[in-house]
Amino acid sequence: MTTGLTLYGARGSGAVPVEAALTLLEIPYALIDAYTFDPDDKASGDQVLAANPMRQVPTLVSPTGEVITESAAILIWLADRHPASRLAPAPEDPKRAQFLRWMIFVSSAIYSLYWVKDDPSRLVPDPTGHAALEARVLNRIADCWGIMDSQVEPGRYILGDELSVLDLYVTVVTRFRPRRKRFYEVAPKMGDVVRRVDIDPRLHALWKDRMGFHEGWEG
Ligand SMILES: N[C@@H](CCC(=O)N[C@@H](CS)C(=O)NCC(=O)O)C(=O)O
Repeated sequence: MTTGLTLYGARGSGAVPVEAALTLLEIPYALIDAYTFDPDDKASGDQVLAANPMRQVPTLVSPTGEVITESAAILIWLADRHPASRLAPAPEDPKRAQFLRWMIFVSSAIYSLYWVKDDPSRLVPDPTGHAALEARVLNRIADCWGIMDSQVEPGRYILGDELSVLDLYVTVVTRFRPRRKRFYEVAPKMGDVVRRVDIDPRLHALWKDRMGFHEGWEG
C-alpha cells in the first residue's frame, strides 16, 4: 500500500534524513532518485524540475500534489503530523524553541553552503580561486558545528534522551565534507550522538543502502 508520498532524493544527499524519518514512522513512499549534484548525469537531476524549480533534493510531493521543499521544513512537517512518534518536541514542549533553533541553523548556516562548495564557479568564475573558496567554506562549516556544540547539552540525543528528527538531520549532514573526523574534533558532544544514531538498528539497512559506510567515510 502507498500513502501517495513521493520523495525526490539521492544516495548520500540531504534527502536521506527524510528517508530515515519516513522509515522510523513506517510510512511507505515512492522514491525518485535525482542526482542533482552529478554534473555527468544532468538528466537524473533534471527529473526533480517536475516538482521543484530550485532543482534540489529533498523534494516531497504529498498525496494531494502539494510540493514541500527544504529539508528542515519536511522533517518538522513529518514529525508534527505524527506526534505519537515523538520525533519532535510538541509546540508546547519547553524543548521546542531549541529544536526549531537548531533545525533552522543546520539548514541555513550549514547545509546552504554546499551550493557553493559543490560548485565554486557559481560565485567565483576564476578557477584559481576555487580551492581557497572551498577550504574557507569547509572551515566555516566546521566552525558552525563547533558553535552549535558549545550551545547544546545533549543526553543520549541532542535535545535530551529522546531521538528527534534533529538527530537524523545532524547525523547525515555531518557525513558531508569536511566529514566526521573533523566534526568529532570540533563537536565532541554531538559526535557521541551521531555515532549512536549511526548504529540505530532501525536505520541499519537505510544507512547501508543510502549513505554507505565505505572505507574512509569518516574522512
Ligand atoms: N535548502 C535546501 C538545500 C538542498 C540541497 O542543497 N540539496 C542538494 C543535494 S544534498 C542539491 O540538490 N544540490 C544541487 C544544487 O543545489 O544545485 C534544503 O535544505 O533542502
